[in-house]
Amino acid sequence: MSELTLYDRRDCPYSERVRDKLDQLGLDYDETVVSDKHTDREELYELTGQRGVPVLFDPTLESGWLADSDEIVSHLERTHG
Ligand SMILES: N[C@@H](CCC(=O)N[C@@H](CS)C(=O)NCC(=O)O)C(=O)O
Repeated sequence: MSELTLYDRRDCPYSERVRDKLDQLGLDYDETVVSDKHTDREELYELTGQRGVPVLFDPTLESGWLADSDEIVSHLERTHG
């Protein structure tokens, strides 16, 4: 199991941007593709209190997760770049 887990959707451009950055940095990660139905994202909601994607789980983060592609990309460049 990887240290990093990305909750995302394949049809989401923000998710794609994060996947591209993870690939560019050569980082291994697990991917959980969430339901296209907003209301069926209970696992994500229980973990983060919101249902949007992408969300990156990273044990090096104080909160354990980040939920905005700009913030995720900045975090990855800063910590793994
Ligand atoms: N500002 C956010 C936007 C993310 C966003 O709009 N994601 C869409 C899917 S592409 C989503 O999850 N929409 C449902 C929601 O916002 O709860 C980011 O850059 O990550």
